[in-house]
Amino acid sequence: MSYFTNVNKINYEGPKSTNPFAFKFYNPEEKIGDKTMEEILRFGVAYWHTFTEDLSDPFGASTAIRPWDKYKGMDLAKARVEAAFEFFEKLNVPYFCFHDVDIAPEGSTLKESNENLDTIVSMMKDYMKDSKTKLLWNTANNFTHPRFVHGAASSNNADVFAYAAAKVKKGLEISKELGGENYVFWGGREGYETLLNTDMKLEMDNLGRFYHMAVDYAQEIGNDVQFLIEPKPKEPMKHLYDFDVATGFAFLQNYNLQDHFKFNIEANHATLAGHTFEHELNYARVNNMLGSVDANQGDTLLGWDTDEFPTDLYSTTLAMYEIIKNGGLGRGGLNFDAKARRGSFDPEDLFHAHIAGMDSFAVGLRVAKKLVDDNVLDGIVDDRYKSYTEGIGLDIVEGKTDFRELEKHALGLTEVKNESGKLEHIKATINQYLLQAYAAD
Ligand code: XUL
Ligand code: CO
Repeated sequence: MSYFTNVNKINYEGPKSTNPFAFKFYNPEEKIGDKTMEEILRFGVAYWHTFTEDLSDPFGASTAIRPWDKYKGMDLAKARVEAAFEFFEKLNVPYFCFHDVDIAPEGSTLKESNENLDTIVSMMKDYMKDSKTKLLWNTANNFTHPRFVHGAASSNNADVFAYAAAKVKKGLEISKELGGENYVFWGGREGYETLLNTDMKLEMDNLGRFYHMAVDYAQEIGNDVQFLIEPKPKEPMKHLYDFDVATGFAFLQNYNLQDHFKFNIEANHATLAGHTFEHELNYARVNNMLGSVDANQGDTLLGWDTDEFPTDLYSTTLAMYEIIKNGGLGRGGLNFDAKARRGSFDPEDLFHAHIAGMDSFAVGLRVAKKLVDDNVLDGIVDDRYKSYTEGIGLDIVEGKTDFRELEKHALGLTEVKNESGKLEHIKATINQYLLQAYAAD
């Protein structure tokens, strides 16, 4: 049974190709430095947006045409697995990601839900034997069901804490079974609606306890998965505890969890927090906490989590710059936590959307690598901070001075001279790199 009869395997055809079902820039085998594009970019397909998303929005019904939707219940779940592995193979993508409820329907009891999961996981395991596509990460959906109305690990209700724990326990077992590289926590309901009825200290302490129990259980079952926290400032709750990387990092240090976690950084969550994507990547990188990426983009005119496929080359370039400076993503990858627009409802649009995203990151990679190799931004930054490489500046960074000596230095200055930051020149240079990266192709 084929679900994407109109689409064959997507191949690289180069920048001049007009074939809508071909990569123009993503050439999996092309070497960028000593690794291939495929090895560096480690693209992943998000199961929820690609196989379960119906493209409804708060004002309108679903529009998505999905050939597997003729099935119901467990038959639908099985059809989605078939469709997924056909899609992965045709797109030639190395990874995928899922929530528990994306792959199998919840039963009327937790036991039944777990049995449904077991059936689908064993089916996936069979498919994975003949597929190159591996599990980048899985996670528990502890936010959709009404039981999570007041939170999951941060719920006021201890039974809900236990239920959430049971789902993560199962998720860690599944991760071991399928050889998942990472396990993600995105706390959609881990936050509050109002402080008027909230014990924030207890909720955060409980969230810390929950993460510790997850780490302990993974160790106990011999699953050496990389744990990731995915920050988001708000939506669906008014305030989320893993607000952004800086807040999440402080939280992890506060609860002595910093050695067990890294961050999964989502572009649209960064912008919701009032940051750029590259700010979040940079903050994580310089603290050795950059783990993985949810690749998408938001819309400044809308202001909610629109989860658009990434097509902004300026943003993919600056993101890839951070990733290269990080020495790559290690066990992480670029997961397209992105959905086709409501008007792009055909099954083929799922290919167009992923091709657009993969090509955009491939361009970003090529341009960023050239920026790194040519020492463009490092050169600018080194020059800008050169005052700390000698004299009083060197004393400051080496901890060899104090307020008395600094006052003496300041009193001795006749004039304080600053140099231009040359921002417009820098931006124009990046534009040059963007436009010239494919000039010879
Ligand atoms: C929600 C979001 C999630 C996480 C996984 O904004 O990004 O899909 O990536 O739960
Ligand atoms: Co995400």
